[in-house]
Amino acid sequence: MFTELDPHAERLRGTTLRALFADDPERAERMSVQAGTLLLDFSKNLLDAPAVEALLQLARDRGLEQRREAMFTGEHINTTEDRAVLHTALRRPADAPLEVDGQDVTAAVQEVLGRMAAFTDSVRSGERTGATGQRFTTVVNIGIGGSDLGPRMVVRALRRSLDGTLAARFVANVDGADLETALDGLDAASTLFVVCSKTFTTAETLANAAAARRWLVDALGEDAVGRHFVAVSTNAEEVRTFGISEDEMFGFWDWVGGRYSLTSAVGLSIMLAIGTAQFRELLAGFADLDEHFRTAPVERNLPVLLALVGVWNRNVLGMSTLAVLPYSQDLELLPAYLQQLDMESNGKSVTLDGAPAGTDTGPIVWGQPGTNGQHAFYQLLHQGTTPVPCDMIAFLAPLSDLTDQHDVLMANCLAQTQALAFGRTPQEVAAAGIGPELVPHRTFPGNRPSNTLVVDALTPRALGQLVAAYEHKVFVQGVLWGVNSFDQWGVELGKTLATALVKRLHGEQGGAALDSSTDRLLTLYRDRRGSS
Ligand code: G6Q
Repeated sequence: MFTELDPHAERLRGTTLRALFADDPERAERMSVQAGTLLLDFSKNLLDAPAVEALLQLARDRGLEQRREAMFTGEHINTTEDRAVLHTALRRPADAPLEVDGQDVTAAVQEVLGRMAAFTDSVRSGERTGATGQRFTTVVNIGIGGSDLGPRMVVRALRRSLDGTLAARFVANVDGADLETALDGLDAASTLFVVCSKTFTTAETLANAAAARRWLVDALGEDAVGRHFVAVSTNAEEVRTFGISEDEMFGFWDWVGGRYSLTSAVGLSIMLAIGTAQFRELLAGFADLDEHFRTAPVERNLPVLLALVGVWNRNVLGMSTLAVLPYSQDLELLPAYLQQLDMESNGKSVTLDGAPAGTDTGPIVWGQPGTNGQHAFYQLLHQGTTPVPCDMIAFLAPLSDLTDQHDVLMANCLAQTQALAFGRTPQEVAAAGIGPELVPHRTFPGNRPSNTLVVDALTPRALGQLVAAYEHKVFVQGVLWGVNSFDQWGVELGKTLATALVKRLHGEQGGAALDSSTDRLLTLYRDRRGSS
């Protein structure tokens, strides 16, 4: 597969980033692209201009431009679920109608956004109170996966946009420790719960929601539930069954995938925390990059180039992981967010028509904020036997008032990309007076690829641009690999098997025989539970 790239791989075999930079003084400028406030410098990758051109041609040959248009216009590109993929419609201008499957999706989106804004304003102003008449001071979002990671990451990232009106907490894990921690120190009278679940059948979320409901009822009585619980879902019936009325439910649609849903009603907890104006700024940032991705020529298209560099590293250089390293403590949850976005979307081994993918697909995405990671796993990045491409994300404007420290942060970020790319030769080590026995230990191979994404400041708008850039990167890679980036049957399997095992734990007989390992471990647990 991708045999078009072979001659380029051959030409570049054995070349070094030192040589590529020495050959072309304009390399950094040539291999940088701007979109909104984002600047991507991809020059520290083992690529040259003809290889980039070959990758662009590959994207054109795979029908990227047509596939992109099919997504934006609502074709059912999620073929295994027969659904459109329209997260971009969530941030479309209000005056740009879009008819899909007989529905004006723009009007539907605006209607929900309007209800979210009215609700948010009433809560933040204190007009809408809890059952005892107290103002809400905390919102607890109960959801998991796509109904948790996005809002959690954004609220954490936009620390500076929080005005203290409402604090947001997040509960995801069915491990009771998560809910206990989230409720710790809260007063039921001033706590608002958002139960966030697209399907409203996810066991973890329903268990946590039921436990939160009991906590509230214990404190304030059954009648308080209606004032303290709202729902975000596509499943009105299950929401009603839980005891939340339709007036208190904020809907979305089957064409919004969980991991692409933070700009839908799933973002309600974000809106409650940062207010409607800033939420609209976040949406505007997404819209900026949607527009860029849809209209910029592929050779100046940031998500396209980010994706193609990733394909080169994955499929030509055989690198199986991608480290996301934000040089921003406020973005500490971004790696986990992008891990889901990427791995759930492109962690596939068959193409759209069900044939084996025939090539490596989505990489393993992981990461931590810099500089912390430098004092931990970067050792392997520099000298390990597994080269790891890195996405460094840095901000020009300081994110804290300790502005001098921002200089140190930035210097570290750039120094790491230097060290990864150019390493240190044995000759340089020896010339620094290091004894021969230590030279191999202090040599750095270099030629380890990295992207540097530079953002002006971590505002809601810039964050929207950044996340949308990654959404579209994942899309482009899915097109090149020919997979459906919008289903997640792997997640569904886990849900089904866990439900079956819970039934067994509760003594239900029958069902298929278990393998000896699972059976033994289940028995061990059941016996321990029985005796405790
Ligand atoms: C996301 C996935 C998955 C999903 C969760 C929660 O794309 O499908 O992470 O978001 O399983 O699902 P619900 O929102 O239906 O509870």
